[in-house]
Amino acid sequence: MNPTPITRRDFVRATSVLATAPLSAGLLSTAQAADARTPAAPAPKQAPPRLPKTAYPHPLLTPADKFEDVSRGNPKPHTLTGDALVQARLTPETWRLQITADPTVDEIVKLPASITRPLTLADGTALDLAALMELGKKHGVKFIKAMQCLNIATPLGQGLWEGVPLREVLRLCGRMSNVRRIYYWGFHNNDPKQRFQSSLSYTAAMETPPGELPAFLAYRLNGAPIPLERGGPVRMVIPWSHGFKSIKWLQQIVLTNDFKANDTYAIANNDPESHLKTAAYLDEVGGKIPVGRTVLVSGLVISGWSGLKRVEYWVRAGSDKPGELSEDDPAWQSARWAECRLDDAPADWGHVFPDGVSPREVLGFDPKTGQPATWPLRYSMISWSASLSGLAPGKYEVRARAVDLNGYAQPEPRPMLKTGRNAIQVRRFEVG
Ligand SMILES: Nc1nc2c(c(=O)[nH]1)N[C@H]1C(S)=C(S)[C@@H](COP(=O)(O)O)O[C@H]1N2
Ligand SMILES: [Mo]
Repeated sequence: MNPTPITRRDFVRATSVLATAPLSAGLLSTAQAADARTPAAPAPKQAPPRLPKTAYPHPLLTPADKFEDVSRGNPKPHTLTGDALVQARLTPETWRLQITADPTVDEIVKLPASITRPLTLADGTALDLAALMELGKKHGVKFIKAMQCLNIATPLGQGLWEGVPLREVLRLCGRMSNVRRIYYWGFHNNDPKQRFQSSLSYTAAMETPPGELPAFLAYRLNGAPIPLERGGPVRMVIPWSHGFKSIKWLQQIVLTNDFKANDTYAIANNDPESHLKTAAYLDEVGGKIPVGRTVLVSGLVISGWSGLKRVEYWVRAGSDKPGELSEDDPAWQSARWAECRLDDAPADWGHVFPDGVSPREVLGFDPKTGQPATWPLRYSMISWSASLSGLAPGKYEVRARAVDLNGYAQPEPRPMLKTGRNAIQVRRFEVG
């Protein structure tokens, strides 16, 4: 479906229809309009929009304990307490990061990776939290990232993460030779088979193109130490990626001359180099809505790798047997998509950020003006909404999709499920 980018003309057609015609006729395709019911009496005075269950607008920063959790392992590291936590080196005092070189060679990888200053527990050189935070005084970065799983249909949360770019940490290891990839993992449990690991190319770790954001080792979330549940004391954060590269409870980095991704996520047929998708997500639109009441449709949108131009919605009369529209259903071809409102950037970031954080020091903001360089910020999510009024009694379906900066409407340009879920969500409601 939607094999070609939607054109500006299509878009103007959809939105001008919205502006000039009543919803019940204007937004539905001809076939649907024929079956759409017209109100018998003049519409009653408009009631205020009803709020969906998920409160709109969504707060820009998700409190650390309100993130959805995606953690493998049995037991999960964040269930450890007391001495077990100390043994696992998951307290701020006991946390250590080892960085070593992988000696492996084979028929293809003929030369082993090497570094002149490995950081190891054995010789007492492993990095501790105090040293990492000291590096942060000079090289520290802060930014807002939407955490989203490649495999889950709703975003997990959004945080202001703070830490040190990976490249600054790798510079502690002296001269590197034959390093093509950075492997890394965190504490899991004592069963090596359950280890959750990920990787980056050398380039992705060491270089940052203009406007892009660096991979970094985070030790603060929303102005406080990262709680154990969110992967503290130290978590890798990969801005451009889905959650699986943002390894929690980080403890080991291995520099290797292997050129292959070793990501745990590659095992289940996922693309281990997939990037965060631009995608719209729909809040619930509760059940039955009285005639004449404005229906507020809302949700979240992630500005992913390809940026965000706008969010669109499509309302159609619902069938009595609600089912998903199949990808080749002709209804997609005649769908009338209309533009949604995107929430503006807050006028005062002081209300959003924790005390002492100025937008001027957050990546993605103009350091002079303190205004976001793009809106939404790259790899962040914001709320969107649309008000539907004048709907005749009946059953409806509403869908939403994001259009990226290249003009591609979701689920393009990467409809492959295993590069990140990107299905167009649908909610059903009834007016009457
Ligand atoms: N050590 C470790 N890190 C991990 C995982 C894990 O199971 N173990 N899950 C990953 C996946 S698949 C996702 S989507 C994110 C979820 O982050 P959250 O639990 O903070 O929301 O963490 C990633 N980091
Ligand atoms: Mo995930």
